Amino acid sequence: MKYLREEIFPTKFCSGCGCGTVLNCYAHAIDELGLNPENIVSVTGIGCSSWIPSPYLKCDTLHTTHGRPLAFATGVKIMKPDMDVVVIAGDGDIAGIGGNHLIHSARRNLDISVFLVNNYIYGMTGGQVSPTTPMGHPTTTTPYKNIEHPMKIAELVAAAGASYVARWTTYNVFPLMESMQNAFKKKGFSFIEILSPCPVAHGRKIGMREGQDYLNMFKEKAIKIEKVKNLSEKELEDRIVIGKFVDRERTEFTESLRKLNQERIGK
Ligand SMILES: Cc1ncc(C[n+]2csc(CCOP(=O)(O)OP(=O)(O)O)c2C)c(N)n1
Repeated sequence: MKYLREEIFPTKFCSGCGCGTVLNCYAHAIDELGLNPENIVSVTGIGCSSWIPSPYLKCDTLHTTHGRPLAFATGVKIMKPDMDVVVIAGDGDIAGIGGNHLIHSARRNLDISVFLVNNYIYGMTGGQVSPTTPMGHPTTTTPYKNIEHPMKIAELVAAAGASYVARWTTYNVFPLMESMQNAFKKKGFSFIEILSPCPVAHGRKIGMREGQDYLNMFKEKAIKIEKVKNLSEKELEDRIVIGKFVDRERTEFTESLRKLNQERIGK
């Protein structure tokens, strides 16, 4: 409990929600790396997953506006380049409303970590369709079914230019925790898409009423990225590709900004 505010537990997350697992992995990643929480700023948007760091974690948190945590995080990182800046929010927040911030932060290769908790819907407001809702799933705003293709968010961020990109599910707790550590260590934009259960707002519409139903589904559908090379798009349609997508060195934004300031105005 070194990193958690014990006095406010248990959490307010619904039964079966994956947010507690993400919080657990996050706290363990910080512990394993021996990071000083005073040097971490967790930035969130609005939503259930935006409650993962605040109020539970003993570190500075910025609870910002819906869809805008990356814009706030950019400001924090530029002004406090020595701090670890971590954004945690939902698919509706980061991929939907704030999708453009995501693409351009990855393109700039800003040195922050982004943990996108993908529960397939806008959870906090009751389960509206989001950019990652699977095709065919009914939601409160697509009562017959969703007829749109879901966004492949990890692949999109990789294409946009991030230094580190991975996808895991809350079934893969150890790889997820290790991946969070890699994200912390990486200089540049690090992005982890975390598939996470929401039996209350998403699952109830498709007969998955328990958190365990999601863990079974994650276990059954997940396929490691190393194994997908020879599979067609059709064969991968119903699978969840997990693992590390990208791990590369690219010029980082705040460093370039500092160098430019040094060259042009001497500070
Ligand atoms: C600009 C704006 N639009 C809409 C809302 C209403 N709103 C609050 S939380 C939320 C859903 C968040 O969904 P997501 O980001 O996927 O996170 P989750 O709750 O699923 O973790 C919405 C639409 C808002 N607060 N601000």
